[in-house]
Amino acid sequence: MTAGFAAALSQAQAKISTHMDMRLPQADLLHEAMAYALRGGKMLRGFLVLESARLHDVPEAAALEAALAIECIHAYSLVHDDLPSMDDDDLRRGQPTLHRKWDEATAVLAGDSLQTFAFELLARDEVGPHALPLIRALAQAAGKDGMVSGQMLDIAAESAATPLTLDQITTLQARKTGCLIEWSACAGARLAGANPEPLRHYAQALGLAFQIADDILDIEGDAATVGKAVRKDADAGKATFVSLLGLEGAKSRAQELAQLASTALTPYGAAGETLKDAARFVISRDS
Ligand code: GRG
Repeated sequence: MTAGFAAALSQAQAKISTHMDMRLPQADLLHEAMAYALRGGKMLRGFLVLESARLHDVPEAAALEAALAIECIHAYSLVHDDLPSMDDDDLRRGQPTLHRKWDEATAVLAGDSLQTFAFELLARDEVGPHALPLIRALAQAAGKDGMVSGQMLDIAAESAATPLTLDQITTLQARKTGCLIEWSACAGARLAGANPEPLRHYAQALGLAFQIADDILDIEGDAATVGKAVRKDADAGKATFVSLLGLEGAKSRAQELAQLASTALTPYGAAGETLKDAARFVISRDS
């Protein structure tokens, strides 16, 4: 991680956390559980929102609502993914999963509230005149043709007679994790009413590189803290990018994608440097 990128990421994390404390006072158990789900992550998606907003001179007050909104959607997906009816995980970000800390009903409801809260944030006046396209795009990215459909494909793959092909797993992951990454990177352009295409190309390559890196981490990372879901996949005979491309093939595909992501930022010139660093970080991260 370059020093510039590390500083930009930790500044984004601090700003989003402060904003969360303001928007989500811990009035009762439900609010406490929502805040618990939001804490401890890398906040990469929120960082992408703030950085793309910076590229488009979007006021920070608007960008922070969008950054917190996407972290809420991401946190909800993790809480629900960890439930006994899905992955049945005990740990998330090194802490007990929400349903282990409290109970399953609290986890379902905290996830539900995080999802609706995201849209409440995007409907705030601070977001400005371009809120509607942003809201529409988030509903599409998170819902029946985006993340949730990716999760359905993933669940269906568990009982499929044969492992997924490379094309099928690419589609699955583009929906399951790629759609939120794409929304995040495009958010700044959308908030400014500008063309999000260069950022969309960047994010599509970044999202796939992120998922391939996740599969590589499972093989090479710290077994106690990373890759648990992917390891489960491998154990269940489900295809991963590493099983389909081989370890070296997966690494070189991730490198190619990070390069492709950087090239997509050419229209932004030197201002795109931090997002290029983010692409390099995504394929070299250790958690
Ligand atoms: C249950 C509706 C529903 C959707 C779940 C995104 C998802 C769909 C499940 C997450 C399962 C998983 C481990 C996916 C692999 C990639 C991924 C999203 C990892 C977590 O993202 P990071 O690394 O996590 O950005 P942090 O903790 O840093 O926020």
